[in-house]
Amino acid sequence: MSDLFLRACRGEPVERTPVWIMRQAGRYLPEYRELRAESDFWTLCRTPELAMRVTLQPVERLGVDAAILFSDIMVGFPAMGLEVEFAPGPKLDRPVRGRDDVAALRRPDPGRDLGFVLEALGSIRRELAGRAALIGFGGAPFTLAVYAVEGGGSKNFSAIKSLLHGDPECARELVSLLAEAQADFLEAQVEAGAEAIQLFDSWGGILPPDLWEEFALEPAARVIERVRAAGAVSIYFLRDGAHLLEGVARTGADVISVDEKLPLDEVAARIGPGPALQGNLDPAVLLAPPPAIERRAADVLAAAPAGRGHVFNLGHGILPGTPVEAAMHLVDTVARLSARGEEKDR
Ligand code: 1CP
Repeated sequence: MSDLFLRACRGEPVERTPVWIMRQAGRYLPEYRELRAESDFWTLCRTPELAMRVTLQPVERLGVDAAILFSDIMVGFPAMGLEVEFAPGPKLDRPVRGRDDVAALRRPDPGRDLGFVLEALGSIRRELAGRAALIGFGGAPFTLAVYAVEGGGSKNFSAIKSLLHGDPECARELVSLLAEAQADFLEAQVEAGAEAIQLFDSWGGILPPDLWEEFALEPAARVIERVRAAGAVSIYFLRDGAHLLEGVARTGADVISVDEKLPLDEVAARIGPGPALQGNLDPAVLLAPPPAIERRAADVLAAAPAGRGHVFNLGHGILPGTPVEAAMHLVDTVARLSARGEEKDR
């Protein structure tokens, strides 16, 4: 239910805990695999009708309270001058390695360059008609910089780290440009129909606090400010960030989405008062039998502090081999357990 999700994000009273699943429109769904067998990933993203169908699949199948646009954090790269192929991991033909490369990057015009995303959002919002909230998303500036500089996924992050240490001025320019480009894009997503925006800082956690503050927190906060001004709820997702929790409230996000490394009551204590929490079931729990899913979901609900907004989710994306029945069972379990007994709305 759309309103339930948005109220939890704002820390308002709710009759049960809303739930959605990160990467819910992916490979584990047979109906997704069917569409994907006929079209490559970029075609799905760039064809509003197909992006809409994939986005709606988990809403129909699982009954989640929010739909997340089917797209990728790198969807804007080609318009910046960075060509990306997915095989299935991202691969850039010419990664950003120094000042000349940064100077050559363009700041896209969302209406002209990413109109297919905006069109998809408009159609999805109409099609949902309030059944679920619509989440748009983008990569946090630092996480996008990691992919731009590494040229794809990485194990040791040597290219981005050598840029941060060797030419911090150039790294600053890169994250600033990415922040402006993302802010433009996310603002346009809100105007097109997104009610919430999730900023994925999947790699922010590789940094120590001082570097994270300068190269991840500060630029993410600028993006979130623009999302807020555009009128949407904002969610900041940080992975492997247990050492950074004391600073995350300064992103200004309405919701902080965390992985499963710490229980939510401890996360809340470290963050301090303010933002609602999203998370944080270990995605691998969905590979276990139903009673284990129920037990672990109950643990997450019990650890969520009363008096604070909570959106149930996994700590990271759903794993590719997850049985659809396990995802369905989780959504039903969260609804059943969180609606039972005392209301969470004090
Ligand atoms: O529910 C959904 O699946 C929504 C669509 C979605 C989202 C929200 C996709 C589809 N990607 C993303 C976000 C995304 N993409 C993140 C942030 C979330 C996270 O941390 O997982 C990141 C880091 C990416 C980058 C990316 N794109 C990867 C991971 C690379 C690495 O470093 O390991 C991959 C494999 C992609 C391609 C991609 N994106 C999405 C899909 C379904 C795919 C696979 C492509 C295919 O089917 O060929």
